[in-house]
Amino acid sequence: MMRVFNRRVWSLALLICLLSMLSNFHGKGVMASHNVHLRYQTNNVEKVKQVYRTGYHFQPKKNWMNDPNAPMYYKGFYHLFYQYNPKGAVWGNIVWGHSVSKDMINWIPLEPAIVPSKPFDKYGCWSGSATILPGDKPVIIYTGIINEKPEPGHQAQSYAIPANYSDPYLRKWIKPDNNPIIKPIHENVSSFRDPTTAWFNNGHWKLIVGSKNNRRGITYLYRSRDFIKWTKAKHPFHTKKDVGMWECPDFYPISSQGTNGLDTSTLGDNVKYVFKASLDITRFDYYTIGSYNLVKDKYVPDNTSVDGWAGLRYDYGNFYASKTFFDPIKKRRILWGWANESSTRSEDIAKGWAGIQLIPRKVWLDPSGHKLLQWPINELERLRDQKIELSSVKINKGDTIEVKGINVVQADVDVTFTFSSLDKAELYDKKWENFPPEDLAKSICGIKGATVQGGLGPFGLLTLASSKLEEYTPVFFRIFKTTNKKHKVLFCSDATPSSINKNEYKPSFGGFVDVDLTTKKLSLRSLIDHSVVESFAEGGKTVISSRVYPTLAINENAHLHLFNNGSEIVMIERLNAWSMKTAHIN
Ligand SMILES: *[C@@H]1O[C@H](CO)[C@@H](O)[C@H](O)[C@H]1NC(C)=O
Ligand SMILES: *[C@@H]1O[C@H](CO)[C@@H](O)[C@H](O)[C@H]1NC(C)=O
Ligand SMILES: *[C@@H]1O[C@H](CO)[C@@H](O)[C@H](O)[C@H]1NC(C)=O
Ligand SMILES: *[C@@H]1O[C@H](CO)[C@@H](O)[C@H](O)[C@H]1NC(C)=O
Ligand SMILES: *[C@H]1O[C@@H](CO)[C@H](O)[C@@H](O)[C@@H]1NC(C)=O
Repeated sequence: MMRVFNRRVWSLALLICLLSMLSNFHGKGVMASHNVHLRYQTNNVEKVKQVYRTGYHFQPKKNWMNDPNAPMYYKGFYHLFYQYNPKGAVWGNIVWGHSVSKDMINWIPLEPAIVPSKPFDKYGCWSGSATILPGDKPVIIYTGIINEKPEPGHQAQSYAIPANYSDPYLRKWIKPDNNPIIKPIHENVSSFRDPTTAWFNNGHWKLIVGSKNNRRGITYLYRSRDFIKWTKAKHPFHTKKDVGMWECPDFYPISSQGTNGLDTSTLGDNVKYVFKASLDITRFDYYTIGSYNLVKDKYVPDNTSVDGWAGLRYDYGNFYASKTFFDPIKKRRILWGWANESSTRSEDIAKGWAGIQLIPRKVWLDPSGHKLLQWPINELERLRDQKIELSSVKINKGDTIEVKGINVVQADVDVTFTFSSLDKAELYDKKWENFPPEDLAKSICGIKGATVQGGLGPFGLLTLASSKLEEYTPVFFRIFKTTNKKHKVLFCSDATPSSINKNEYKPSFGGFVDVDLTTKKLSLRSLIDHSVVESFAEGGKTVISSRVYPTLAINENAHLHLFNNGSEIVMIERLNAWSMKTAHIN
């Protein structure tokens, strides 16, 4: 940002002047009560059911939440905004909920920050991002729904600025009347949303907006000198056919050395780029690693990154509409992602809430340069309470070992498994190559669950288990050998046996772990929190989050086990597990 500032002192001075004029001008504006979108069901939430609520994952007091919006750091606080229905536990009437935090774990709830009140956002204030302009001036650009038609709404991008820059809580936001600042000028006005954080180079601010044309995913690039007047670039920033709508795009630089994050405008040597899109059709978040062609102002994925449905995902489970930001205090890039419910709509209405945010993760580039690593922010560790340790414990085929003495429904479990040989790894079945590539790991996890005995694996954890294993959510590894003597490590988080309730979505999520097995070790960390099991394989190479709703394995009736159902003996080299204290959340 410093370098950027030097190059642009003059236009920035102008911009700041303009913004402060706007804020003075509109400073006394009052948010009108917002319009109700008549098509959407509203159900007043009287009382929230506690049983599946999380102890340390972010959620509002009640009602529906989806995408994280405009995460940022400002004057001592981390800010999180989120898509929120103040009128019920189903999607609709969308406003920007707002909470602030010193550590991204404990939160102070504030009034909604941006609510429909103007012609340019009358039917909803949808997702958007924050950019911190030089002089520490945050601006939000979000998608305003200006008409109900055509479905799901006529979309345009508008901006909002703080009413009082001295207020570290940024309670009040002004939406100037020169909005919308980015109107759709392409084919489909109802598929034009989710502007990113802007970055600066060559005299311009730039941002991208998610879109599609038929089944082609598109991000349109916009440029501006003053942050108010935006011009669409001739060429899309990045596009891909046959993937469907690209929602919530994210684009950011990442260092090819070390784990520190970079400010979004950073250029230079040793910098790679990440492009992420949330695919409306498959409902997962995919990313590629690539380079940024400054001459053409385009993103180009590396040839090692698969660009499409079979590409890398941040998380192979319930995780969508994610967004990153650069934390200037700890010099790291933080990823927020929404985990929706796997319960039915009527169950959500009955429990009075829906949606959580997963634990914010630090992201950095894997030394291979081909993928990202993700790890829960270390602030989470302050919630660790009673601890259990195990080391050098053998698990024979068919055995389970119970982890006792901690509160296993609200826990952080970190375990390293070792084995003495790869010889017993099962043969990888060639037939599986007939599965659609994007569903391959999930399909194998579905066929080869924890109860299907194997050679090397399955081994791992049985989380949220009832006393007689009527219910449990297994998180485990299974190792295959392929005909060319390579090994494939499959990582599964299987909700199928999680609950005896038949109504829910209980997928056998899976992902492959790209790992060198010469050390004959695999590590697993699971964050267990009542209705979520968020699991990191091999230091964050592969992540899977499952939402589950046991009926027996709740509170003190839940158990946690280590298990091995493969013929190769597995050792627990080390296990550290903690009860987690309840965070102050909203
Ligand atoms: C702006 O915020 C500061 C810090 O919270 C506060 O002292 C001041 O009164 C606020 N100004 C207005 C006009 O509300
Ligand atoms: C425009 O978007 C709507 C809603 O996403 C979709 O139903 C329609 O097929 C789109 N039209 C084109 C030409 O992509
Ligand atoms: C992939 O790109 C690298 C350089 O970025 C190049 O050396 C390599 O030949 C390319 N591989 C293929 C298969 O195109
Ligand atoms: C291990 O496999 C056996 C035989 O299929 C099965 O009965 C048992 O439930 C499995 N154990 C676990 C923990 O899934
Ligand atoms: C979360 O809910 C399940 C079950 O209803 C759906 O199958 C998923 O598509 C949905 N995920 C998202 C991101 O909406």
